[in-house]
Amino acid sequence: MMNHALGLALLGLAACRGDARQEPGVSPPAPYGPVPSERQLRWHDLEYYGFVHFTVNTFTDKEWGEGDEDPKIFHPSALDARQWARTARDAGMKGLILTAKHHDGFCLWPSRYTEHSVKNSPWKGGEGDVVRELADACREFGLRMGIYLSPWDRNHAQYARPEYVEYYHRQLEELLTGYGEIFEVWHDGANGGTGYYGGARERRTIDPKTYYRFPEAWERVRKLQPGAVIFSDAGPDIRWVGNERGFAPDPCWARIHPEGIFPGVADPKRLGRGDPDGTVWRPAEVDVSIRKGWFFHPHEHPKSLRQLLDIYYDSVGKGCCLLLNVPPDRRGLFPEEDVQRLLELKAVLDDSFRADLARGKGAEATNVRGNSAAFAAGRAVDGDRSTYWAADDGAREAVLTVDLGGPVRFNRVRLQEPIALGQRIASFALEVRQGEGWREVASGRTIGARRLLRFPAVTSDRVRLVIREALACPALSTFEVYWAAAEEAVPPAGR
Ligand code: FUL
Repeated sequence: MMNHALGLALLGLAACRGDARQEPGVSPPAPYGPVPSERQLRWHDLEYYGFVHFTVNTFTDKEWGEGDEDPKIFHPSALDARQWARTARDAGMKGLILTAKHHDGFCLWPSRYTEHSVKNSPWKGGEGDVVRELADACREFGLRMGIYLSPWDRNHAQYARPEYVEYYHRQLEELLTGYGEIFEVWHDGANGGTGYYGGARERRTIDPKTYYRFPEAWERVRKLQPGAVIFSDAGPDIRWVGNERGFAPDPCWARIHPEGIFPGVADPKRLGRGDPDGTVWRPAEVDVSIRKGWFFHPHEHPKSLRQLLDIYYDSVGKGCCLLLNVPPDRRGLFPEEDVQRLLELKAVLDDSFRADLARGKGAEATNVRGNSAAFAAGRAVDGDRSTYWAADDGAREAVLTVDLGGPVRFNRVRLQEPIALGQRIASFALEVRQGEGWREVASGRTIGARRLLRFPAVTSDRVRLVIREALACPALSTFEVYWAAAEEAVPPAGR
């Protein structure tokens, strides 16, 4: 099957140039609203990747270090970044983002701009570099590598003054030039005030809208790592979903009005929903930890498989990417119980999406663009994400029905819009044929890059997507139907 990102990129081209398969005179729908950039298209395709929160906090049992921690306390006994990368790969993650520096200011790499780093820790006699080890491990296991560099720094004496911003920009440059390809640069929005600040131990406030000179930093990111997406509350590529509990709301538009949103300054509800008439494509990333805290604490345990499945469907299943944090313990390893939970999740998801029951089946729609075979309903079930069904320009509603070729048992549906043309569908229902009538089994507002629908198992010979509202003529590239058997056996809650 064609690589999804490539497919979408080609689809974008096809939309501009006209698809060779289309009949003469029937042109593809015009893009609606802002559309994703190439790098955003590639990012959408990642779906699921990991976060690694690791620093002095791992050893002090804190979530936010004060900035006065002695580098000597950073002393993992068996750090193995290959174990992190192997686990991530086996778990189906596509990359790992490391807290190169958290709010406490301790650097996991030997930055040439500070002494507050691994070079003054006993780990590897001060010769170690966690960023390097993870970059190498990611390369070995076919993962992408991302960097979290906290703007807030409770260690730095010059924090809140212009000198610190220089330091922050220089460190970013160090990380973007010394470790190979970076797929995501992650700016958190926390600016809590008090800190050690080189011994001053006081409260320092900054204006998060201007202090860090982000536009300048992002220009450097573009130059040094043109393929990297930049995350913050406000993007510019990827926005925060507005909560750390692991879910996107419905609707969750990939578009938003950027006015009034800055890194660290945003209305979380608006970030979650996005805006149906938003003027920029800035999709949401869902960040959440497998445990209660972001850092390892000996008394905490991973979330249950059921909770992780819910998170998956509420993030990946709502068109976002899932950034799932797994905190290494004091040995410098992902704890065994977390590893096991991640593999359980992978096994259930693999089972759930193994065989698409709609693939190649008969399909029809109440409206086919120009009655052209190039945009026929069958394009949504051909297993090729670069092709799509589309309706005529004037259509704002439509029904797309799949004939499953006889009674079939199923409980999951996977939908995708061809987002290279923008996001169009605003309200839909999924119905199954029961006897002479139709029964609704799921409904929702947005689809966008991806929508996964979960519903109690049904047996039916026909399933249909009822598009109740679209902002432009609707189009759909994927309509897949699954029987998720293994998930039926997962207990409802508990650890
Ligand atoms: C927040 C931080 O304050 C948390 O410690 C954590 O790193 C989370 C991912 O981002 O802004």
